[in-house]
Amino acid sequence: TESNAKPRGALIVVEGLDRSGKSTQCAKLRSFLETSGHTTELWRFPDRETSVGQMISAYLSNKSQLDDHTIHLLFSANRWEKRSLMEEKLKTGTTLIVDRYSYSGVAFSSAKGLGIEWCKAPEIGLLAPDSVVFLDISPERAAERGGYGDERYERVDFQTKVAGFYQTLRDSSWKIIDAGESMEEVEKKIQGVVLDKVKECALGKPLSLLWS
Ligand code: Z5A
Ligand code: MG
Repeated sequence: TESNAKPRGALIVVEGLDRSGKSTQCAKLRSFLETSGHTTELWRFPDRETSVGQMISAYLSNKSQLDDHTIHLLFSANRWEKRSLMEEKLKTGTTLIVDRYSYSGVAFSSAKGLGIEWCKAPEIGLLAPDSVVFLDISPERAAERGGYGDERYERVDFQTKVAGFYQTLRDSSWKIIDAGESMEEVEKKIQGVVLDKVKECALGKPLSLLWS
């Protein structure tokens, strides 16, 4: 009899506008999963450590200028350079919590006016998340949280456009969490959803690819 069901780690992606609390919640989720006995790593995109990541970082802090298409492809390349390691980690049982992923890539570049299908194209074939947790907050509310810094994109008008594209991209599998609640409330809501997914993957849920 055929049984391809191999236990593996889960790919959990956390998305949301700037200041919605992604990094805060990713860290809390990681300790929760570790405490629950699941080997877990915290990843983020952009990964500013790689050479591509350093180009992205210079661009975000306005130290370099790049054509919109060029920076889009760099963000995508930054995910591709981590793809094989990502697959290896998942297959050897490590759950990955990823702070921003392809959806940020497509939403931000589309908000600048690039075609959404053009934006998706270089992302095709990256690993699809098992769960997307979306931290939902209005751009105005987010801006009140300590104020924006001087990185590119940290403006309410632009964040409003990004929010529109996140709406377009989301499907019924996304877990939409009200990110305006207290950190503890948000934390609790995320835990239940994610633990179920981690268990499904441990039972051998197959990996799938973006954007199918
Ligand atoms: N970008 C792109 O264009 N294309 C791509 O492919 C990718 C990204 C992957 C850098 O991302 C930029 O790159 C980003 C998208 C673009 N530009 N923008 N905007 P980044 O991930 O490096 O951005 P970041 O600066 O690390 O994250 P963030 O979005 O600004 O913040 P966050 O991680 O969502 O929030 P936080 O740091 O956890 O919390 C923000 C503050 O709010 C902090 O003071 C917290 O203490 C507070 N906070 C958090 N939760 C709460 C609650 N529940 N109540 C009250 N206060 C809270
Ligand atoms: Mg963050």
